[in-house]
Amino acid sequence: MKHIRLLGLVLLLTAFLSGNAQKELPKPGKLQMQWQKLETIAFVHFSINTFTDMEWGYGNESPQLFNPSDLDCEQWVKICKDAGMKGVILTAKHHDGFCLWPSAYTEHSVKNSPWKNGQGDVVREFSDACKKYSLKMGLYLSPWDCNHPDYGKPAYNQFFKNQLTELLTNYGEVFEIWFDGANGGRGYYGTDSLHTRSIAGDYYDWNGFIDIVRDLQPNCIVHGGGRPDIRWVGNEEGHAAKTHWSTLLPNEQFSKDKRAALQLNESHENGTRWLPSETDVSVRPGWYYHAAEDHQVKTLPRLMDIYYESVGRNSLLLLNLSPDKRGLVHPIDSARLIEWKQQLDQDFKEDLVSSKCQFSSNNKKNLKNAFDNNYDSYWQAGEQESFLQIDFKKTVSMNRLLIQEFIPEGQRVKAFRVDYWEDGNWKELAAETTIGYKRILRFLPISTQKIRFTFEAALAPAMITKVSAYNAPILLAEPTIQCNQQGMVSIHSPEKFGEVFYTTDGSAPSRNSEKYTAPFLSDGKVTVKAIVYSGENHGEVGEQTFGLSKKQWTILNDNSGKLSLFDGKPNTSWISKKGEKEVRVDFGEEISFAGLTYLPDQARWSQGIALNYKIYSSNNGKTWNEVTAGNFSNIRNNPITQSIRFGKPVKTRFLKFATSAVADGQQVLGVAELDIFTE
Ligand code: FUL
Repeated sequence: MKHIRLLGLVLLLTAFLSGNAQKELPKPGKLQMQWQKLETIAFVHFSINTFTDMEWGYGNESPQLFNPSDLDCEQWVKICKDAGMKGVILTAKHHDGFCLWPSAYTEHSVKNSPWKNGQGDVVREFSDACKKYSLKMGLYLSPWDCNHPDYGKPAYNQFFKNQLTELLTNYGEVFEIWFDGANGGRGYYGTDSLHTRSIAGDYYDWNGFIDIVRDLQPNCIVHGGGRPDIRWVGNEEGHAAKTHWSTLLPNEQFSKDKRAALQLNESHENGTRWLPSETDVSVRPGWYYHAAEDHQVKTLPRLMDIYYESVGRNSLLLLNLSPDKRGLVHPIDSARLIEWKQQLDQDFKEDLVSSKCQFSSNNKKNLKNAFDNNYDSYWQAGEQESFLQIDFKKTVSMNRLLIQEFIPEGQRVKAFRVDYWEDGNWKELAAETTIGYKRILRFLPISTQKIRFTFEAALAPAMITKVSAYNAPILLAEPTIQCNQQGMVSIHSPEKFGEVFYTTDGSAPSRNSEKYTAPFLSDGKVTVKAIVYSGENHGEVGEQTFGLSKKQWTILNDNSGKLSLFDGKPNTSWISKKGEKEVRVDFGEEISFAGLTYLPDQARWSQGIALNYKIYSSNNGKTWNEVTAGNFSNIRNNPITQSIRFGKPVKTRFLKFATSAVADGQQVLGVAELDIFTE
């Protein structure tokens, strides 16, 4: 006993004398460390929703609907492999409760579907495909189950444990299990009506669930739930905040003044748990396949942004694929993923930092460790303001810098600066905050001979394991096209350089088309196509079709005078008066239309996201007739354009769009854009 105490004292003293007496930092476990190094993994959302065209099913869908004609899990997995992914996670059961494997504990599964006469098992085929292509296999098991009669009652916990046990026993090694936090909305729950079952915060037996995971799959990472190993990044748009910690405070210590999702997006510098983030985002607007979204597969520039804003900001990217009714990934999606991989390969083709460079620092010890290719060897900054300098020995052009911290000893850097050498002086290139496992900076190309990183503030001396520089090819993004209420069309190129050309007659734009210089008037229906050129290099074509002229449209209950909901700009919103939760529109004349689209407020601190809707028509703006009503699925996490199609076209001069349930219990309706469609 005495010896142990003495040893403790000696260790403490040694730590103090070596200047390392700082507070113990949270550190990743072995599994978390292995997981982080995967960098990009894939999601596959495929289930009964694929056949009902829904995002959240109700649980009352007949298993007879599940009947893929050409299901081929190898096709999904091969695409993921070719796209450079290291693992792939399948939705074995989503919120509607339908199981892709023949679970012994429910009838709501593939065993009662016509697919393979009820003899099939998608999880088995998926697991075999992952083995064949040497990809790690993960599974998504939704705790919310709209089909199960016991959901909301204590008995359901045992049912969930049984299903978890089946999945973790019968299909080989599972590298990640995904527990989704979604809950609410209407479900069937084995009764004949749709209703909401709410659950208390401590409803699920998380300790029991996690014990099963640890016992059956000791190498499995847990996403979500009550005892997670990793955290959600706080949005489904594909971006981590620039300041991005892998450490998090316990839930009860979250700041009351900032939305929880935003805190997950940045996390806490003084976090006490190591809980790195996973950025989940779909290649399409929705998670499931919808034919209507075939033209909305994310563009290459958007996918590149997603990579740089997730992997490049100390997060891990979980990119979703949505196989279609055939059970195959659509060719648009697979081609886009491969293009994305090729572009990534191009961007990181040649590391300009090589043994031909000269490295210097005010702390020379182990300097070369910051420039070798071994993650486990690092250079440690001696004091605050320590620097790492690279002399390329010739002028080089670059537009990317990559830097990595050695995180097994915790995430340390709070602030760093990058300067480059120009005309005999140091010039600031970037002033940044966190680094973490990997940080990639993108900037307009510079030509220089020297680069210098300065570590300005850190929780403990910075440990840098890698610094690289690249000159990525310029990728011209597709322009955005907007039309305001007056019918003025404007085209915006996200690049600072490049020329924009456009057409309004449906033909493909090229260098020979009209050159865009200023907004132009278009009254009524028009399709605008535009493209950005830089020399011979060009981006993808942007396209927008605008419907009826909105010149005469007004809002009856507009209290601000601002008509932002018809301005064609997704980033401006109209917010109702408190308590009103509706918008009443006067079209100025009777019009006939087949449905409408609602784009919720897009702001980070969004206001008035409607969870459900009721739509009314009127011919005097006073007495209203209900046209249709319903719920929006997953709109809180994924606030994309929602389309509401009426049973039959509606003829009306006045329209009311109302909600009785708003996200976060807010008492206003927020609308970024409201539009109608005629066919
Ligand atoms: C969300 C779910 O509600 C979505 O449907 C989807 O599965 C996504 C990955 O997580 O919270």
